[in-house]
Order: sequence, then structure tokens, then C-alpha cells
Amino acid sequence: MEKYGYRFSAGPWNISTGADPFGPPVRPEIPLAEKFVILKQLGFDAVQFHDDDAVPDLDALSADQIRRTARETRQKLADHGLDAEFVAPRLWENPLTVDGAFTANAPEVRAYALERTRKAIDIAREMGTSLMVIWLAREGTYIREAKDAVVATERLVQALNALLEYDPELRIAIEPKPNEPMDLSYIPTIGHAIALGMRTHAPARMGALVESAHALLAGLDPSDEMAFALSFDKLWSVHLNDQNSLKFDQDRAFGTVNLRAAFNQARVLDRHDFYDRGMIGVDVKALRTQAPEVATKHLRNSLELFLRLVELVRSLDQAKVDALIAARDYEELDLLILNHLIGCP
Ligand code: XLS
Ligand code: MG
Repeated sequence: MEKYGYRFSAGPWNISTGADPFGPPVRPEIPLAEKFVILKQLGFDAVQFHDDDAVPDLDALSADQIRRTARETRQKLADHGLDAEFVAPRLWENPLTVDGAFTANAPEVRAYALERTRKAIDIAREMGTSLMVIWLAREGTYIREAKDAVVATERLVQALNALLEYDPELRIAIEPKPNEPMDLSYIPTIGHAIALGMRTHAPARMGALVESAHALLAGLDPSDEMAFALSFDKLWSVHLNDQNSLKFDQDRAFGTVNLRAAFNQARVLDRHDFYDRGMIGVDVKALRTQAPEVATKHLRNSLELFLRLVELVRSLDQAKVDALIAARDYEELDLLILNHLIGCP
């Protein structure tokens, strides 16, 4: 498969048992090493990790044990010809962080969050990556009066500063999301993420990750969110996926709901040399209805569709586009794009 210089990544959580808030697993759990085999076969180059994907139960382990397990995971990864793209601290599952991690009102919870993230940084280092993605899952509120949003923002800056200090090589990409699990989150969009990074003492080491579905949940166009980050040179990774209107975070396979929006994401990335800037990460869930033996096709489809869309981006008659823009004939441009997408000459 021609990959046009792109490198692809996915997380082990993207091969899942199909459990949801309303029902138990419907497919067997697949061991990590087998997931590596599957991802490699599907054409992926790298794996994204939550800290505990790489080192299970890390809260119960010593610093030495954590490093040793991380090294073992890295070896398994290398045995399958894969790299680690990033490590993300899973700060939303421990009962301690029920009301937030870095922005929790309780000081002991904020201390835990920092401690846990430092462990995730140690893991990243052992895994051979300097990139950490932070998804601020529970940094927000259900009840607006429950936290002071100005204080919460300060706390986020302080936490980021402490992490940047802990490892002078570390680069942090914030993955914004407007809601879920919280009703309202503090860093809902890419603009917030970039602004927050600029408040730290090492803004050059602060970047962002745009997830298509998260932008859609914020009512925004994912390609514009990517474009904004690209213009600041802050788009360090993406989570391509799709979302069928404003509901729970669906993580549908890339392009399966809105093909034109997917085309525009591929277009902004390809026109701005993203193949030289970062990896094409996907964050996609197999449908719960998918039978176990075929429950990786969402990954295959996302990767293949991205590459097909890159071909369509490159074969678009740009001279025609420019002429229509010059004539301000945007309705004709509309039809040109639609015809191009459905393969009508
Ligand atoms: C959830 C997020 C999560 C992050 C990684 O909505 O997308 O999967 O990507 O922690
Ligand atoms: Mg994501």
C-alpha cells in the first residue's frame, strides 16, 4: 500500500471488547503483543499508549518496577517493528480523581495527579518517546459553582510547569475535548489548548492534538481546528475519527459519517506537509455489533480511507479551484468538490 510518506499510529484501546456503559464485553480481550501483530499487519507504524497500557497497575509499582516493565513493553514493540508515538497519563479512572486531577479542589488529589504523570513521563522515556499527550478528562465540572474556573486554569498552568521541569526533553500535546465525562470541560478547543501552553515557562515544548470527534462535539470543523494548530506549528498529532452529531463520543471510523469533512481534514494535513510534521493517529472504536473475528476493520477502513482521500486531495484540479475562487463562484466550487468526491468527471 502506497503511504505517501505518512506514518500511522493507533492505541491498544482501539481494539476492544465492545463493553459500553450499558453492557459487558461482547468480544474476548486480546493480549497486547497480539494487538501489536494486528496493528503491524494493518499497516500501522507506531502505537499510542496510556501509561497503564504500557505498565499495567502502575500505581502499585515502585519506580524501578515501572521502568523495567516499560522497557519490556518497548522491547515487545520493537520485536514487532513498531515505535511508541506517545504516552498519555490515565488520570480519570482512579477513585481519587473523581472530581478532577490537576484541578481538583483537594490538594492531595492534585499531588497524586502530578506523581502519576511523572511516572507516565518515566514510562515515555523508557519507551523511547519524548511526546506526552494529556487528555484533561475530568478537569471541569457538572456543577459550575463547584470549582473556580480561574483558579482551575492557574492550576493547570502550574501542573504543566512542574511536568516540563521534571523532564527538560518532554513535549506535551494537549488533547482538548468539550465534554464527557464532565458536563463541561475547562479546555474545550484547540485555541484553549494552545493558549494554555503559551502560559507555561516552556511554550516551545507545548503543543496540541486535534481529535476530529472532539472538535465536532464542540460544534467546530475539525479541519479548521487542525489548520489553526498548524499555523502555530502546534499540531503535533491527530486523532482522526468521526462522530454522528452531538451525542456521546462515538469514535466512529474516519470518514464514515461525513466524507467531505474527512476530505477537508486530509486536505489541510496534506497541503501543509503533515507527513513531515507528525503521525496520523486514529482513535476509533469497533462497533459493538462487530463479530470478534472482524473487529479490526474500523482501523483498516480509517487508514485506507485517509490514503484514498490524500489521493483525491492531490488529484483535485487546483487550477479550476483557483479560477472559481477568483470568480467568486463558490456554488460551482461546491459541485466541483462533490463531483470529485463521488468520482464524477
Ligand atoms: C477520549 C480520548 C482518549 C485519549 C487518550 O475521549 O480521545 O481516548 O485520546 O487518552
Ligand atoms: Mg482521542
